[in-house]
Amino acid sequence: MARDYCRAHAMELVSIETEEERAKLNAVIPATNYEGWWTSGSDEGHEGQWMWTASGQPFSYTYWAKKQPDGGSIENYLLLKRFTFYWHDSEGNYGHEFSICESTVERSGEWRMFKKHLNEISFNLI
Ligand SMILES: [Ca+2]
Ligand SMILES: [Ca+2]
Repeated sequence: MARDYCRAHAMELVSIETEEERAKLNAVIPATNYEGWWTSGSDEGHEGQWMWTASGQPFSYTYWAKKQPDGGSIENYLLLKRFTFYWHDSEGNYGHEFSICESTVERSGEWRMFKKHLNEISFNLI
């Protein structure tokens, strides 16, 4: 799973708690021909109540693609869709290849932190 991949690198799936953080991340995340990038966003605990599971914070804003979320209790994991990085609720069965991980000990410096971790992911997997 995506979460296991991050934890194997002493990280967690990314939580994107602010609109500013989302915009900065979108500026550096690589486009992918695959489904997209996994985050820690989930409504697995309570259908329709989305939260960042790694940070424990409920969504304070959303960036859903049109007609998303549409999967009800079938789709409980937040994917940043391949080119646009709009949010999709998705089934968690695409594998771990495209996870965005972030360090749990460096939470403050988002811009540099994300860039570094995205580079690491890029080198490893793309
Ligand atoms: Ca759901
Ligand atoms: Ca969906």
